[in-house]
Amino acid sequence: MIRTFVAVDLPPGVQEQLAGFMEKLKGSKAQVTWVKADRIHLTLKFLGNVSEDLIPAVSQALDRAGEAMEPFTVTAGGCGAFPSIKNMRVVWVGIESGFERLQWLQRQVEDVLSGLGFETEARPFKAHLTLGRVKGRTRLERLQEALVAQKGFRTEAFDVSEIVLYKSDLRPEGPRYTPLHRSPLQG
Ligand code: 2AM
Repeated sequence: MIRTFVAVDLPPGVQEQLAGFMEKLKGSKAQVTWVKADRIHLTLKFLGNVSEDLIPAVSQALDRAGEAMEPFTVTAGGCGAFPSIKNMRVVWVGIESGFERLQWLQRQVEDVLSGLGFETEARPFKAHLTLGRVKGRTRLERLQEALVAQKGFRTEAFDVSEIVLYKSDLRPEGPRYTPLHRSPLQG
């Protein structure tokens, strides 16, 4: 079985901007496992464990999703926490512009994968970039304040021109993501 998910990659320049943003949040000294900047991505669908035999069919299905849509531009921005700023477990940056198209792309991905028997996500799509996961309950006030103060943060605009099927290996030092297949947007 291969643990997989479908994501949109970010250009290195955007990841650097996010790294700079995370540095500001790290000053709050909260107990957070921060995501390494070059691993920050936008997840469209988490598939979980998939049999290796199914990977070619999943890849072909994602190609069809890519063929349904032309490339578009997204700006990431705004920030917050899931499930809420008071009860922080995941620190995220949101989507400032291009959300509707991302949502449309996410629906294409759901559609083609449901044809292969994958369960459709029932929860509404909350496009986000996970920056960190809160480890402890202590000393979160300064991080909460920093998130509120940094609400106006935004990245440069970037092009979404492909979706990527990733393999995720969970390791003690952090997950390793390996691209298995890239599907261009070419609608
Ligand atoms: P996240 O960014 O909100 O944490 C790889 O784990 C990617 O799949 C992450 O981006 C993660 O989203 C996403 N994902 C969605 N559901 C997940 C789940 N149940 N377990 C692990 N990762 C999940």
